[in-house]
Amino acid sequence: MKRVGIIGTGIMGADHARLLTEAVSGAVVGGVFDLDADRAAGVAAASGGARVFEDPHELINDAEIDAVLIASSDATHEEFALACIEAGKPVLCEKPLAPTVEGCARILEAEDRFGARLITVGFMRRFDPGYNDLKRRLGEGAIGVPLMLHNVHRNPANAPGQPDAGLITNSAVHELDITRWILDEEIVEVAVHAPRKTSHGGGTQDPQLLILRTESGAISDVEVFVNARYGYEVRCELVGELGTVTLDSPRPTTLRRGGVTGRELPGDWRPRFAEAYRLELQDWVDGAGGGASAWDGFAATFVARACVAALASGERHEVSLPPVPKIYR
Ligand code: ISE
Repeated sequence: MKRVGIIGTGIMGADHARLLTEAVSGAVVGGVFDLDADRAAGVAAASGGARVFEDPHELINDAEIDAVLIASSDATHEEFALACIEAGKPVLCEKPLAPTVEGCARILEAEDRFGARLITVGFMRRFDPGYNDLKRRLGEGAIGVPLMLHNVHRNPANAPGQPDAGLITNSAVHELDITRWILDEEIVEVAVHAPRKTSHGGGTQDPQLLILRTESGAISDVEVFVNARYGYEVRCELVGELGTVTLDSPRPTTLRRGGVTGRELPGDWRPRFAEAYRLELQDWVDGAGGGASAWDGFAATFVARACVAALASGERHEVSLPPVPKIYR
């Protein structure tokens, strides 16, 4: 039984603790840390009495913690990921791996020095049954050569005062990853368009339209709209030479009532990607290696930085990733 230590018991840390306790085999929550000790204690109690640590580094280095899940604030990911590598412990780190390219690079270097992959980045969409089916059909040649990927990513409402860049680094970063993963190639050029702003976004540039060109010349466009009001929705259509594949609503039934037919939408990403989170955690606990690597985390932050620059300049920006380090090939 693997004993997982969780750093950060906010929305995502608490959700991972619940899944590890209720829906994943082969692991228990062994310990938790949060700056808010009461919040940590609540999650520990709900996880069958896990230990509450007062210091995240004590949790990382504790002999009874076998693996670490980092779900603390983005700016702390680098410090904890580096400490886990130092301790030789496997990590599942919520996205982003680190908010800066330099921070991600330091994690890559540390992993390279360690000589083996220890880090998995929580790009959970890679485990979503819909995205997997879409990728499988592409692989089977069902739609021929891929030409375009259309993505829509909408949240009902975001925290007030979100910086313009947050739509890219916090939300569209999932599409940066999923584009690389589905098409199995790198993004080489980006542009970001800024349409008329919603009056519900507190002045933030919301929505935004990202245009991502890949090595083969395929284009992936991403509408990211985080104050869309009506619900949480993620759409994706892959267009190929012979046909298209579209993600269906994950809701298995359609409701007809009061003169309206439709499928309810979730309020946020947790119900939408519940199965993806469960499968991601199970894969990580099993050591199956199906998740995004530190290199994937680096690449996502690298492309996100180019998108932020493209939004500011209004121009196309080239993306030129450094060579992939050997341990990720
Ligand atoms: C949030 O942080 C996530 O990671 C969700 O998956 C994403 O859909 C949402 O837009 C983000 O705010």
